Amino acid sequence: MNKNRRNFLRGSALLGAGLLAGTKVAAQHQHHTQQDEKKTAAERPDTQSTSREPVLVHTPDLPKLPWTMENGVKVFHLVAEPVRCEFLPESEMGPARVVDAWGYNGNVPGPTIEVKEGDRVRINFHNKLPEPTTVHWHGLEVPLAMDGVPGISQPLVEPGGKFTYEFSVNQNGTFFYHSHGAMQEMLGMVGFFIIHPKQSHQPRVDKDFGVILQEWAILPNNTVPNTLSMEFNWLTLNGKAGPATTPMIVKLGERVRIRFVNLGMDHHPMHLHGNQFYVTGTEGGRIPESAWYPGNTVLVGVAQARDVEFVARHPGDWMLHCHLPHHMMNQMVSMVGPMAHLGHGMHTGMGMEEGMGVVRQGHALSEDLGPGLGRGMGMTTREKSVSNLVGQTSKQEGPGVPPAQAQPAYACPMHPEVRSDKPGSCPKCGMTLVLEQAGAKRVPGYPQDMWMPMDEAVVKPETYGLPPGWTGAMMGMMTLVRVLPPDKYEEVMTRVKEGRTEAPKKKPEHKHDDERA
Ligand SMILES: [Cu+2]
Repeated sequence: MNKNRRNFLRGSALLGAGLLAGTKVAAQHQHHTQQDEKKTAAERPDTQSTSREPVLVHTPDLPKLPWTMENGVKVFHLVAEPVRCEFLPESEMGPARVVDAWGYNGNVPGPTIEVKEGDRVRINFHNKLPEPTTVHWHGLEVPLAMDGVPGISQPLVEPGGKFTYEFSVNQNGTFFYHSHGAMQEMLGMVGFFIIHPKQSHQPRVDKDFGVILQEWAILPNNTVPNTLSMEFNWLTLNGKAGPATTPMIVKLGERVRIRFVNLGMDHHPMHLHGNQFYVTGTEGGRIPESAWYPGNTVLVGVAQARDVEFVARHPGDWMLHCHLPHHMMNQMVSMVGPMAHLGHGMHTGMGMEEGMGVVRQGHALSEDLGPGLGRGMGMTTREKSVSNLVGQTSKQEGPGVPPAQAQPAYACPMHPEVRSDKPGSCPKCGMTLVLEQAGAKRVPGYPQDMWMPMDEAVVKPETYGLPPGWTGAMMGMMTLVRVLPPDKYEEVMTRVKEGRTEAPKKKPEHKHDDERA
């Protein structure tokens, strides 16, 4: 029964692939993938050794840790150190979110270590932190002396100290390295340790991506993560919060693997739009093909790794994100206090302590505290309505400000000064103008702008061709899997190779009327 079902699934996969074949898709990879798709692993003949070489993993926004070969040993230099990083760049929405975290070799998370099953590896480790640390190789079967647990398997590596880790890798899959100090983990000390099999798993993937999921508690006007807090207001993929996460670029028809690693206090249901995947691996390595299961959301628990694979049959810019609503936000406000609201620094919440439920005076259901704590109706005396989805700019609202005029007016969400009495698009950025509704913005206790566009601040080759305003609703643990037809794919990849970044294209003005629908 299981086999029949599998064959059926393969059959429909072929149907989809057949449709594609009618289009211009004709690249070798595509062909290869389709061939593999209709056979079980056992039925697939060994092809030339070159085609069985695993493709290298791509971890967006994170570099690889370089290595040198010394007498048959791959030698790496890993440096633990404080790292000043940037979750989000400066934009119309406010200043850059700069964070003083801890990481490795200038990166948070650390650079990706990528090796092959059977390799002998040596990691010369140097501690440049102000406190002792060690490195644990999560999931690896190494001799105890290499396990990186202070006091059990090795002494602490003191500040300025060094330690040499050396072992052979006899597994393959998605692993990671991290400090074995809990607070150091919460300061960011983790990195990928990818081990490729000697011959690539079948069906072979054309693209192999990896993202590390992290969460952070950072007080307003502070740059140092609070490692004790249970209220997380910044959520990152490979050290970037949406929309600063770099999209994954895929050619239509390619087989794709995405590897997730989670090190934090929460589990993350990672959801992919528009595509069904199979879960093909865990932190323990490859799952036998007979035990793969389909889904479009995979729960990545703390300390777990999950690999998913799919054939990218549907062109489009597909969201990939944690589906916990609070993890789809940046700088959650009513929980942490004042927020930069369209850059105007509006006060919306009560403060971190109150946001965490610490009531200093009165009670949690009082008229004053209730709404701010999400436990009552109305508006706190110290809180203003804040949604900027529609309606006035924050400058125009608040006590004593007359309500917006009854006549309909359209405004650009990104450029509030652009106003019109007719629908259309913004001549500055091309975004569709939004109808203002008098009073619509005065929703009490609304904690987060759901529309925070910053296209220009995060522009890079990988974002080429995305529609104006694509950044507006990208926050927290969000990125894009861009499945592009061959011509568009080549265009974007050429830009990536050349490092060519151009400002987003403005829409020509004469198109306004057509684009309203
Ligand atoms: Cu999450």
